[in-house]
Amino acid sequence: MFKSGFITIVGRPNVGKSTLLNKIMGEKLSIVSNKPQTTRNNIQTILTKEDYQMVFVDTPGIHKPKHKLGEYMVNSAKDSMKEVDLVLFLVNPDEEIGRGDAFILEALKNQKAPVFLVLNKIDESTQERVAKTLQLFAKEMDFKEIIPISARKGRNVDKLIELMVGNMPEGPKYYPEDMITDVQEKFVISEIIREKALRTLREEVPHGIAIDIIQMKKSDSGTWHIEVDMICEKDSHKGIIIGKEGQGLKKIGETARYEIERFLNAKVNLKVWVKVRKEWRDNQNFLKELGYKKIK
Ligand SMILES: Nc1nc2c(ncn2[C@@H]2O[C@H](COP(=O)(O)OP(=O)(O)OP(=O)(O)O)[C@@H](O)[C@H]2O)c(=O)[nH]1
Ligand SMILES: [Mg+2]
Repeated sequence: MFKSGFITIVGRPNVGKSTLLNKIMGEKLSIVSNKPQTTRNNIQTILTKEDYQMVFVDTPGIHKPKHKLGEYMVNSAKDSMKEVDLVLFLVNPDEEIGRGDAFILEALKNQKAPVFLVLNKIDESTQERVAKTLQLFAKEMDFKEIIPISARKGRNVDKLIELMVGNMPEGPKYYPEDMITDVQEKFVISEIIREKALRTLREEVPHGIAIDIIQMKKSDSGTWHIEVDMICEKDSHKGIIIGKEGQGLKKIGETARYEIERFLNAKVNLKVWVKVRKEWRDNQNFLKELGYKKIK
């Protein structure tokens, strides 16, 4: 019997959703940073084995939106719960249930798919705290399974996969077995650049960054020529991105190029132009142009 199904991973920003997804896939497909609100779109990845196929949806962290981009992100995450076979609710060890998690719990209570409570980052916590957090959440609703893990260290991730497979219904192979994600090459490339910016820059700047690929072509020698606009919200941010004598931008460009070369398996010539576009995160049309639109 072949089993298959859709699984969405939801949780507050920064709890480790993308890290878990990458660990399950054994490959980096979703960008990760230590800053909240890293993921902006629902990203589907497909894990196919001999007797099952699981399609995962990595979602943006659910938070109180402050602009249209934030609204889009939160709606994407919430929409993802509607038609799936299983929901993974990711939380971190804590003393109490915060407002963010309480808000997500309310949404979870109203949907019909079974929910696993997945307590992530146990590697940086104590047994007592882990036990306490599990107790706190267990009182809130009826979880199908409760499992503590470390996505970073890979602890209990195999066990989690086993439990997920156990909860998949009989079903078809939705995607060909060699397909691992539904996103386009261009999307991956712009996400790689955004990740390097997130990792390089100070707190207030990176959240206002978008990447727009304006050119991507392959020369006869096999080198890819990629030109992108890095859009930020303020002139002062532009200065910070570029950095002293251009060092900041150089670092972002070099680390991104290295990773894009590995992704495309070819030489890459990357040009990044920094542009200012005030309040783009509230500009509906521009958000659409950038691809932040309803996917389905
Ligand atoms: N110690 C520890 N850190 C972790 C673990 N999993 C993730 N992290 C770290 O937590 C931070 C956030 O990870 P992400 O995977 O980007 O979190 P996310 O939930 O996808 O965040 P958003 O996309 O912003 O909603 C990164 O610095 C990760 O390295 C874990 O198991 N243990
Ligand atoms: Mg993420």
